[in-house]
Amino acid sequence: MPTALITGITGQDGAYLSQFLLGKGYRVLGVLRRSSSSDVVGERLRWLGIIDDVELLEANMIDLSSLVRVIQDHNPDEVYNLAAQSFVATSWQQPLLTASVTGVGAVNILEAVRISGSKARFYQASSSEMYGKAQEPTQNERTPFYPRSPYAVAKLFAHWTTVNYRESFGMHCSSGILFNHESPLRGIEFVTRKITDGAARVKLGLASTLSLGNLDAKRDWGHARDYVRGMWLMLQQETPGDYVVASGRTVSVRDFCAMAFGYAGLNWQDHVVVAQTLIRPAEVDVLRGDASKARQQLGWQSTISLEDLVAEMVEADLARHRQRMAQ
Ligand code: NAP
Ligand code: F7E
Repeated sequence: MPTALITGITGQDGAYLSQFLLGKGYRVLGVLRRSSSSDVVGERLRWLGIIDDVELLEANMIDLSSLVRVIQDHNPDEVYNLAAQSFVATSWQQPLLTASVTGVGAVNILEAVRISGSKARFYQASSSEMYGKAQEPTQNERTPFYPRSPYAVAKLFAHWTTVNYRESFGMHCSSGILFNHESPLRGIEFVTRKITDGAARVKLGLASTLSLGNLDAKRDWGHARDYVRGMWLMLQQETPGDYVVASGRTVSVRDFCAMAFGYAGLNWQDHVVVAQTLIRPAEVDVLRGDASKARQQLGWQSTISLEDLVAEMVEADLARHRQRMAQ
């Protein structure tokens, strides 16, 4: 039975990746940071019904010694580094924390693997945000980067460190440049989930308006369940590398509103208002990924349509609110 260690196991991707790896017969270990709310932190793993099937180990991305201990004690075959301060808007408010966790945190876990003499294969959660002010209309592994937020700068540092450890030490390090991927387990502060939750609230009479920022921003959105399969496929390759993972379908925030409110039988224009306070200091206007390399070399492709993703998210938020109302 292979052993996988996931940092960020309590996040959206960590939960779906755990479910995927358990299905493949892995022993799944996850890094849990100390919190006074540890009973609710595992909510996503509980939602998927797998909290008792994974082993949670106390460590923190900014505490190298805790990561060394985890690697030495458990000697995983694969390490997936998903932990991050991942919310772009917060990265302007907490740039140093973001640099520490999202940037230096990746070096810490790479160092933990190296110091331990582990032969583990390593996955780094890189991001399409690194393309930022996109230099080409469609982005692939050769497109130059132009980060537009402290988050993206930190991710770029982590990305190049991953490449450097592969080239310097011959470590099996791969980096997945993942475009936006969503699900019912997406954090509520991200725009897709904010919209599906907002549509559900309006539908159930719990709210009448939803405040958003830039409706013109365009993203290449896919489903997290598809994207975690791409992470695993990268670590099954003999040779490590970097791969773009994307659906190739780009729509605006405005279009996403129309889809989500429309699914709930509502007209988004009757409810969405723009709040200037939600406009970011620097914006990533439009992203569109070219996942040809992942398709050709990994046999990966997106299987869940945007329409099905929106439907699943709205249904899940309606169910959550109905359950709360019944209590
Ligand atoms: P997420 O839901 O925000 O999860 C982040 C995870 O990191 C959580 O488990 C969180 O733990 C953990 N974490 C934060 N600070 C930590 C620390 N100091 N020590 C240990 N753990 C810490 O993110 P996600 O959407 O699943 O994304 C997974 C990764 O992919 C992230 O690195 C993200 O930046 C990257 N990424 C995401 C997307 C996307 O569209 N979702 C696209 C490209 C790249 P708590 O539960 O305790 O907060
Ligand atoms: O914003 C606009 C906002 O916060 C998407 C993270 O997973 O994906 C995510 O980063 C767009 C932006 O995601 C609101 O200005 C408008 O243009 O959902 P988001 P993100 O910034 O693209 C990448 C790939 C990651 O790596 C990150 O970790 O939507 N937008 N109005 C809004 N965004 C939010 N959050 N809230 C609004 O009210």
